[in-house]
Amino acid sequence: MPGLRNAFSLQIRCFAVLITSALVITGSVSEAEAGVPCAATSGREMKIGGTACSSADALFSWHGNRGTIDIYVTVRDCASQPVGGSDVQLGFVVAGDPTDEFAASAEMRINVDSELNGTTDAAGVALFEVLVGGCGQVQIDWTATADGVELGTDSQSYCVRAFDMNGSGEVNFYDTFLCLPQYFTGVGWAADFSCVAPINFFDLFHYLPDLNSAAKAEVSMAATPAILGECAP
Ligand SMILES: [Ca+2]
Repeated sequence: MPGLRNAFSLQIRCFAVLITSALVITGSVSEAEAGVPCAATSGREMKIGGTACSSADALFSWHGNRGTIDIYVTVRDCASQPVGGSDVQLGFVVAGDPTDEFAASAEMRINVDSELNGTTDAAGVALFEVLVGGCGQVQIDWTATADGVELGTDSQSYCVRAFDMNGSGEVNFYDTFLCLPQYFTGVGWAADFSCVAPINFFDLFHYLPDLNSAAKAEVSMAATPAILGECAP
């Protein structure tokens, strides 16, 4: 039966060619995706770093020596392998609702100019630190992009205090005027820098170094005014 053997041999050869072709195609696809950021496997996290107390999520100084908002972007390819050296871009949209304890001229701001750029380390991680000015509630909407691939959009709200109490971008006597009534009465939310009631000169001691050095935001974007709600004591 030589004809049957030949036909069987041809089938085997065709099958082998098909398998080889499939392996080549599979291999070329994974090679193309290796090192390319993948939204499904990458990670994004925004959290408060540094001091906090029960009545506020964070206290900010423009020097960055108090609370920070830490943003971690972990870039991986679709095989979940970290992508080092990836160019990460964060885009920000910020809304702010200064506490009703202050005059209408108070605002909130963030120390970026709508976007931040960074590069991932060998583990695929890029860390960004953001500071906020003003006292009240702030909402930060942010989008992460890596090598031009959008990884996703998130939104978070925080109740914050800052030595730049009126959110002007600088600490000066306008801020002092805002907090003086709370020192005189011992009552308030915004000037409670020590997180211990009543409000008194212990709180003022926290604030004075920033006042003396006229602490400023290096780059500063004003938040869009919004009604987000009061931060309760
Ligand atoms: Ca100010």
